[in-house]
Order: sequence, then structure tokens, then C-alpha cells
Amino acid sequence: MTTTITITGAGGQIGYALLFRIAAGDLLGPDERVRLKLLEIPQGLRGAEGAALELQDGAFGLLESVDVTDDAGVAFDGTNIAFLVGSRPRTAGMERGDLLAANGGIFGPQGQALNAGAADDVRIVVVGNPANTNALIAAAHAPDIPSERFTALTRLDHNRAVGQLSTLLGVPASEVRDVTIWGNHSATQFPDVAHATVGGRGVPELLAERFGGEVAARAWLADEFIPRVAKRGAEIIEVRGSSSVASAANAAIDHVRDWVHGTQNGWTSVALPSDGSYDVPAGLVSSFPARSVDGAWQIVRDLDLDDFAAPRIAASVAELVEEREAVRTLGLL
Ligand code: NAX
Repeated sequence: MTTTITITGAGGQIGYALLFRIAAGDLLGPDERVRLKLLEIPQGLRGAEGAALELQDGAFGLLESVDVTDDAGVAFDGTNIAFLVGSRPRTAGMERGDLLAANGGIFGPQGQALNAGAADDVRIVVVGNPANTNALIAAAHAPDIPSERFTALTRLDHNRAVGQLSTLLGVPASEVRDVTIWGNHSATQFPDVAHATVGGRGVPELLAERFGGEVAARAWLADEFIPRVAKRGAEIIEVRGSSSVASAANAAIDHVRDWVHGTQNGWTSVALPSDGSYDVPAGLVSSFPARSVDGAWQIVRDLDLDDFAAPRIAASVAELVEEREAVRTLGLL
């Protein structure tokens, strides 16, 4: 079998890290051949063309073809999986309205091109920020594609939370289960460990043991863990001098691999259009705990939300509602 995969912003940093992992079989496994379609804007074409030359030099056995284009119609024609990475990130002094308008100009037309040409089984993950609202805009321009095929990436935040717990508790990351990122991929997100377990024991209990009581454990969550995860992108920039790249590409691969092959180890976190669960307004692209079953995401239902979780989720959802109102006002929905 062969899968057609489109990567937008393929000449940029995350695109560069993604391409070689996909060509090596990390996304779909060692038996699935891939056709890559790289979409760039004219100024980014040389970067994508250079990456295509290096892909050729990798002599990847699974890689059937690589096409580079600045035409979204060509890039999304027949695509089964679309990584929407290219976007207009916020630059110094940019107002939020300008940011949302610039991205509306990217994700509206890309939604239309997906609607016109993508394969019936297309799966879409938006990486480019503001990821949740960019996914909302793209979905609004693709009336023939079921809206649940449009997702946004919060798996990097999820993996960051798992990484923090794994280090603190001295266990392999694979033993940390059922962490959740709620809300927006932004500083308001809520990384939630209330239902997380390690080796069958609840993380809240393990944290209370580690910090000498529930009150101290909650203080650590509120003052250290949550801000550390939510602001990890800024920490990476400060230490590395450049934003997260390989970890972002890795998370995007995890997201799509689990979507296609199913979640293995409990649930994960995915930003997807709300069905009204947990009082998140229907249609809003918000992060939830989710399992992939038979190739589709299912929100994990009926988790208890206590007075620590509920207001934090509500605050992040309120930010998403504001973003939706802003793009509506701009005529982007
Ligand atoms: P780069 O600036 O290295 O690459 C972006 C590329 O996108 C550029 O080559 C640019 O020419 C291209 N591009 C811009 N508009 C385009 C369009 N309309 N069509 C096709 N290509 C277009 O950024 P990079 O470090 O790769 O990051 C990409 C995006 O990921 C940014 O928006 C960034 O904020 C976002 N991130 C999202 C994360 C997440 O967890 N959701 C984490 C990592 C990252 O910060």
C-alpha cells in the first residue's frame, strides 16, 4: 500500500525534522510506502527543494516520490494525511487580530483545497500556531470533510507533561499513563494528572508521598508543574536559542501514528472539535483526553473534574471562545 502525505511549511524547521522520520517508516510502519507532497510559499520553496534532494540521498526504501509545490491544489490532491505546519507565527508587536487575520488567509484557502482534492479518508493535524483556531478555520472551509478529521496538536504538551512526571518519579515515560492536556495549545492550557497512573498507582497519591501531603502536592502542581509544561516552549527557546523542533515533529508523528494504528497505552491528548463534552461549546477545537479506536478519535467521557481542574479548563476554553469570536468578527469562519 502507499499513503500520500502532505506537509505544509516543509521548507521550515519542523518540516525538515518530520520528513526524514516519515520516510524512515516511523509514522506508518515498515510495510507502508509513502508519497510525500511538500507545500511551501514561494520564498520557502528552495528550502523544501533542498530537503527533497536530501530525501533522495537518504535512499529510503519506503519513499515512492517527493513533490515540491507552492500550489495548495496540487499539494492536497489525493492526500491521506496532511500535516499543516506552515503558518504565520506571532512576531514582536503583532496584535492578536493581525495574527488571526494572517492565519485566516492561510488556513481558509488550505481548507478549501483539502475539501476539493483530499482523499475520502483524509486525516489532518494542524501544528502551525495558533493551532486550535487555525484548525477551526480550515474545517469551516471544508464542508465535505467530516469536521472530526481536523485536529490540532497538543501531543507535544502531553509528552512534555509525561516527561516531567517520568523524571520526577524516576520511572520510564512508557509507565506514565492517562495524563490529559485540556483546552488551548497556549499558556492557558491545563495539564491534568488527576487520573494519571504509574505502575497502577495514582499519580496524585505518588505526588502526595513525594511532597509530604496532598496540599504540598497541589502546590507543586499549581506553582511548578503546570507553568513548566505550559511555558516549556519559551524555556526551550531560552536554553537552545531556537524553538522546539525535533520534539514537535516527534509529537506530530505520535499523534498521527496513534490516530491510524490506535492508542496503545491508555489515552492521549488531542485537540479536536468538541461534541459538547465537559461543557466545551460544540465545534470549538479544544484539547481532550482521547483514545483512537478503529481509526477514529473518541473523547474519554465521564471523568470527574474537581475544583482544581474545572476552573482551569474553563479558563482555557474561554480563551478559545474569544479566539473563535475574533475570527468570526473578521469574517474568517
Ligand atoms: P519555520 O518558520 O522554520 O517554518 C515554517 C515554514 O512554513 C516556513 O518555511 C514558511 O515559508 C512556511 N509557510 C508559511 N506560510 C505558509 C503557507 N501558507 N503555506 C505553506 N508553507 C508556509 O517554523 P517551524 O519552527 O517549523 O514552526 C512551524 C509552526 O509550528 C509555527 O507556527 C510554530 O509556532 C508551530 N509550533 C507548534 C507547536 C505545537 O505544539 N502545536 C510546537 C512547535 C511550534 O512552535
